[in-house]
Amino acid sequence: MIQRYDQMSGSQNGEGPEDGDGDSSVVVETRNKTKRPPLYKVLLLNDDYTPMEFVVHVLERFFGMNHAQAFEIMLTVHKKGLAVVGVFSHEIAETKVTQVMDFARRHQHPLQCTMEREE
Ligand code: TYC
Repeated sequence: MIQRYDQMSGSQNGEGPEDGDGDSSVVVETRNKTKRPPLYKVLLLNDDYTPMEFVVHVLERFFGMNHAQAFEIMLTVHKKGLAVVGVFSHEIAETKVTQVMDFARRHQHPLQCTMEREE
């Protein structure tokens, strides 16, 4: 983007001579920074009570995984304590967390799902 900054004349700002007609201007090339919106990781947490098949079902239903992918991620959570199950915009991540938490509560399982901003 081309930006034009008006300046006071040299006699007014004490920076030496200018063209004598009072004001001057400087043209500066600046970069138009378009920042992309931050992304959010959705995390599934392990617990001792939620059945493995229920977690697999959650991953298929809300995260579009096939059975093999869902089973693998479920086992990662089971062994490591947590796993990233998807990366989304803030709004979509919030929706996924709400859907999983509501579904788990309706089935009386203590499954926890959270989101975290990506660096
Ligand atoms: N640890 C649970 C069990 O042994 C299974 C489990 C996996 C629970 C993943 C939660 O996010 C989870 N039944």
